[in-house]
Amino acid sequence: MCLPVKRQVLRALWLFAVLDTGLLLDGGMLYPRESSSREVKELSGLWVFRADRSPSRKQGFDEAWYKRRLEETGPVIDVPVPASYNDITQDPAIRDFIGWVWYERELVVPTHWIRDDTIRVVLRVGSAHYNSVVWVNGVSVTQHEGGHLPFEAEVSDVIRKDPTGSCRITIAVNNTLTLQTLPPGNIQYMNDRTRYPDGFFVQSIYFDFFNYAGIHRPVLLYTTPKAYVDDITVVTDFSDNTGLVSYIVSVKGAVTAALKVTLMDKQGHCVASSNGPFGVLKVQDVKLWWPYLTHENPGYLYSMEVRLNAADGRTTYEDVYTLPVGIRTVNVTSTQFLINNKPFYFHGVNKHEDSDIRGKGLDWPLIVKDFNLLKWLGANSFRTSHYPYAEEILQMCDRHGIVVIDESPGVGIKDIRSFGNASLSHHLIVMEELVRRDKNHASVVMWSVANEPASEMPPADYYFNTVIKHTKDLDPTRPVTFISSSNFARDKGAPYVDVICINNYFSWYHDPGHLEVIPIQLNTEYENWHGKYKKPIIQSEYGADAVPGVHVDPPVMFTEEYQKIVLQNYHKVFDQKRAQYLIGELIWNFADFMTTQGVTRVVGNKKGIFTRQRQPKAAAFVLKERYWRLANETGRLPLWTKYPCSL
Ligand code: BDP
Repeated sequence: MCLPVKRQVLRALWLFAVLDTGLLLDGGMLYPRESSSREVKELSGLWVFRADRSPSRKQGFDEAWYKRRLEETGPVIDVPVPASYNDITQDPAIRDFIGWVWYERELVVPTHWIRDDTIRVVLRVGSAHYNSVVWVNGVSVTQHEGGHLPFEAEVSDVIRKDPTGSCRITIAVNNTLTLQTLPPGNIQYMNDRTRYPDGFFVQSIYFDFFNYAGIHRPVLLYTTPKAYVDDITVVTDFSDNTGLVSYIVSVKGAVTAALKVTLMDKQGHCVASSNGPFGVLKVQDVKLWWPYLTHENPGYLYSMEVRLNAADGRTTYEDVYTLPVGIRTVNVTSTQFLINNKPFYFHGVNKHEDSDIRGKGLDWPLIVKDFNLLKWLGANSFRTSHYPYAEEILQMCDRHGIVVIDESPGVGIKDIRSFGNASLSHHLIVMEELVRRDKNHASVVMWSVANEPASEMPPADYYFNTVIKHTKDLDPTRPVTFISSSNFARDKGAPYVDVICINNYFSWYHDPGHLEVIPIQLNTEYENWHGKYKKPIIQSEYGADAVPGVHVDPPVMFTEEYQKIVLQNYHKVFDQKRAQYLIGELIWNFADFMTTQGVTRVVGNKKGIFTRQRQPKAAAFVLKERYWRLANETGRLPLWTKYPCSL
């Protein structure tokens, strides 16, 4: 069997295997897109809101607030959606609120959505942190656990009960974390009445970012025909100059279905087509998807139009869904990360979804500014530390060729009680939700299942082996990693991962003030890890806090000078090791971000190379100079990117 044919067979087998791996989830989660058969109605804007301040936080459920307009059961305020609610008001109790908050939005749906029962109406929430319960016109339609991934419910029948089309959406959201949530947290009641007021409690968390809450991503209503394209999975490959796109389409609601799949280039010309629910599209003279700064035309996307003609015995339906597809391969050797069979060196950042006022709410001006800064910096990649980011951000990455390490919210798993079966089952579901949502993004080249868990604890071995194995079963086409904190000797995840990712903070949390220890300690760390596991290494975090505008020379901690020298001392070792097995460096962090208050944090974490308002500190210029130099050495710097440009 010649190689391409063998590969095609393998891909097809994998696609079938995916459908047979004992999935915990049912159905797809395609991003809602308008088409000739689908409409989208965005519900961003002002919603009404009330925090349930009752001591039990259950008053809303006891009094069934969802049954009537929220303003009929108590006072309400305006809040924007999407946004965290924490920093919107002047009330510290809202900023630090823990428990159920209630959101409501009223709208009138188009008449044809009500009258035409061949239309399916779906309510989708991009994400809400952390637990959500949703009602439409007082009827419960769905519940979801998890703060960073979308969920949806078909609401056709509920909205059709009211022929006027009036529709009241109520969403209760609770940010309480438990030892079984991802990330975990723990409520502690302080019962010493000589020290704390009645009912006083705190939420302990083991991660370093503010537990922002609310409806963080857009809520929308969208339609499909009753028989519809439910999910699409693509896997791409190439042989010489022929691109290969293996696909599987799943259809729901049809008795008989005919599918036509057409791949179009950027000009809208058909480059390949096929019929049926699975197949392999062959693209002659393929334009591969290349990362930013590695090709003159990075982020090339084809459009895959899936056209369904179906019948259910009574009616015929046509559904059209168009998926952007980048054709590329990802492979890992013991010393290299290969994209399209060429060595790829990650020179990038770790980010957070975080900014003034909106907290973790999706914000287009911020997203576009951040991409402009990434390009200015010469960054070719980022890691979605420490949870899945909005789909809209991944779509930008696809289009601009920014490579992504896609991380689960498995951060701060430090308590032994978070390694039990309930936590593990939830972690497996979250990995399924993540892979289901992001599997078709060309920019996503690796899954990260967790950040710095207490991997020395006895149950961690079984726990992470299971999560990593399940993730590989879900998607054998991408490497899987687990982010380790410095001490390699106690690590348990490494035997199962494809790439070793290490975080360390030499001369900061260890040997504070001693910049001179960085080269020797980093060198020892790398040699230990690579010597033991023979796997490529990414420096997945390093950095130092710098309070912008604070200068001392010779440098001391928290100054812009100190942050610069930490980076430069790391870079010396990076330059030696990248000739061997170091395949990437991701600074901690792209921008300053908000954290829980504490004695080591001066209004948040200040390890950003940009301020929270996205202005550069001195370190940003060091990194910019370095990243452009790396791009010149390791990539094929296209003419138009010789100078930092805008989107
Ligand atoms: C790392 C964590 C990250 C923290 C960082 C820090 O992965 O979430 O923000 O330390 O302390 O270990 O700045």
